[in-house]
Amino acid sequence: MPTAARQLVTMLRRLDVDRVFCVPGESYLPVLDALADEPAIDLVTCRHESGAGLMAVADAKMTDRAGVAFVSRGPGATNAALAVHMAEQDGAPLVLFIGQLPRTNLGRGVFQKIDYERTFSDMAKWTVEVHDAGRLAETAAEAFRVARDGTPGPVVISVPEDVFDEQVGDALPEPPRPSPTAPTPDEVTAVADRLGAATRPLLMVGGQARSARGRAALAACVNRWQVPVATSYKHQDLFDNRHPCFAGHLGFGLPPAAWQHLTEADLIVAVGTRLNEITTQCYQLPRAPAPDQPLIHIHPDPAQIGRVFETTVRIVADTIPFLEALAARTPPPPPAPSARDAWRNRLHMAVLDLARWTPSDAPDGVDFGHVVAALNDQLPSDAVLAMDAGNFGGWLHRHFLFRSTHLLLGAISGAMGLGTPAAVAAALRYPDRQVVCVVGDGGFLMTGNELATAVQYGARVRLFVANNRSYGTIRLHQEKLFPGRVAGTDLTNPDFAALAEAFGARGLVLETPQDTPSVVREALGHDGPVVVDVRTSLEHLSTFSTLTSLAAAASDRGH
Ligand SMILES: Cc1ncc(C[n+]2csc(CCOP(=O)(O)OP(=O)(O)O)c2C)c(N)n1
Repeated sequence: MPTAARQLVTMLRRLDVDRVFCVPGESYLPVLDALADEPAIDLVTCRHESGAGLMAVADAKMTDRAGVAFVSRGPGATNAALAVHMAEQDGAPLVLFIGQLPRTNLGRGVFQKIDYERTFSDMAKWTVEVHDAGRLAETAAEAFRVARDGTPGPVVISVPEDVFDEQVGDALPEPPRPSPTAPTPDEVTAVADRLGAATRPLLMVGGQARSARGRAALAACVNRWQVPVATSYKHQDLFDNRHPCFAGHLGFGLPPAAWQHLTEADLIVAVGTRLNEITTQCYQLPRAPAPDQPLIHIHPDPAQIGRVFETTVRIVADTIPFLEALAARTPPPPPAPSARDAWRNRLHMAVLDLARWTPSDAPDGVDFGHVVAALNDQLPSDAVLAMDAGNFGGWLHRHFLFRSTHLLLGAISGAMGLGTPAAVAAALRYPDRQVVCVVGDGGFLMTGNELATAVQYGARVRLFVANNRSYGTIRLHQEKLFPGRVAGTDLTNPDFAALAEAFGARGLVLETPQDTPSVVREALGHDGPVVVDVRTSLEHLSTFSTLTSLAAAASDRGH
C-alpha cells in the first residue's frame, strides 16, 4: 500500500503537474522522496521560499494550470507569503503545500508552530489542514479545483509531517476537470446588439484571456467587430500593440492625457478583468459607482460583477467561450461608420504618441529607455519579458510595443521580487525562447539570489538591472512630497557583474547609451544566464519625470 505522500504525488501527476518548486524542509521529506521516483515531475530547488512561490505563480501564468510550491512550516511558510498575496492580487492559481508539525504536537505552542488558517485566511481562497492521510490526495484535487475556479487564486494546504508517512488505500478519486462556463446565446445577443449600436465602444480585457487560445479568441473578436481594445494592468501582451484597434494599456501612473479620452466611450464591455483600482485609473474608467456609459461585465466569478460599478449587463461566463461566441456573430453595419472609425483611429494614435521615444542623454548614466529601445529592436516576437516592480518598468510599459506572441510576466500586486524568479520559471518552461527580465537594483537584491537556481538548472535568463543606486520609485514620491529631502532611498550596491560571475553567470556592464545595442546583443547571444549591470541615470528618474523637472514642479508649488 502506498504512503499518503506517494499517493499525493500520483494525484499531482493526474492533475497534470509537471513541475514543482520548493525549498526543502524536514517536515515533508516523504514527498521529496516520492518526487525523486516520479520522472514526470521536475523538482526545482530554490534559494528562498519567496522565490519558489513566485516561480510557481509565474509558471501558473504561463501554463494556465495551478503553480505548485512546497515549503516547510513556520519560517518557510511565512517566507512564501509574498507569493500567496501575489497569487490573490494577480488572480493566478497557486497551490502551496506546507509541511506542518506532527499531529501529536499541534496545539502545544511548539517550535515553528503557526495556525495557517488564521494566518492566510485573508489572502488564500482556501486554507486547509489535512489530518486524515486517506483524504490527502482527494483534498489536493479539490485544492486545484478551488485555485482555478471563478477568480483563480491561492490555496494553502498544510499537512502534518506524520500524515505523509501513513499508509493509505490504492484507490484514487478522479480529479474534477475544469468545465468553462459558456454564455447563453441570449447573453451574447445582448452584447452583440449593444456593441453593434455603439459609436464609441471600448473593450477592456484582462488576464483571464492570457492563454494562447484566449489571445486567439480576443484577436478574432476584435478583428470581427473592429472594436478598440484596452488591456488591464500588466496585460498589454494580450493584443498586438501595433494593431489599429489597440487602444492602450491601463497601467500605473499614467498621465491623464494617456487615458482620459477613453472615458468618452459610449459603451464599455469589460471581459475577464476584475476592473481593479489601477486598471480603472482609480475608479474613473468606468466611473464608480455609476459609470457615465452602459457597462457590460463578463466574468466567471459573480462576486466580481457589480461589486464596485453599477452594471447594465452582467454575464457570468468564462472569458474565452465568451470571446469565441462573440467572434462568431456577424456585426451589423455601425450606425455612424465614419464616427466609429474616427474614434478607433483617435485611440490608436494616442497609443502611438505615448509610445514614441526620443533618445535622450542623461548626465549621470544611461536613460533606461535606451535598453527598452534595444530590446524592442532585437527581441524576437516570441520573447518572454519578466518584470520586477519599480520605475524602470515604466519605460517597458510605455515604449515596448508588444505582440500577442510575446509573454509579459509582471506582478499586478505591485510587489518587488517577481522579476528574477519569473524569468527563471520562464526559461525552464520555454528553454528555446529569449527570456529577458528588467529589474531594479532594489528588486534584484530582494530575489536575485535565484540566479543560483538559474545557474543550477541551466535557465538562460537575461537580467537587465536598472542600477540607479536608489529605491527610485520611492524617491519619486519623496521628491513630490518632501522635495530635496532624501531619506532612506539611497543605495550602495555591489558590483553586479562581478556578483553574477561569482554565481557562475555572465556579468556585463552597460555604461553609455552608445553601447546599448551591442551589449544587449551580447546578452541575448550568450548561451547561459547573464546579468547586465545597467548604470542607470537617477536624474532620469522615470519615463515621465526627471529630478530637475520634479524640483521645478515643487518650486512652482511654493516648496
Ligand atoms: C516587496 C515590496 N517592498 C516594497 C515595495 C515598495 N516599493 C515599490 S517600488 C520600490 C523601489 C523599487 O526600487 P528599484 O527596484 O531599485 O527600482 P527603481 O524604482 O529605482 O527603478 C519600493 C521600495 C514593494 N512594492 N514591494
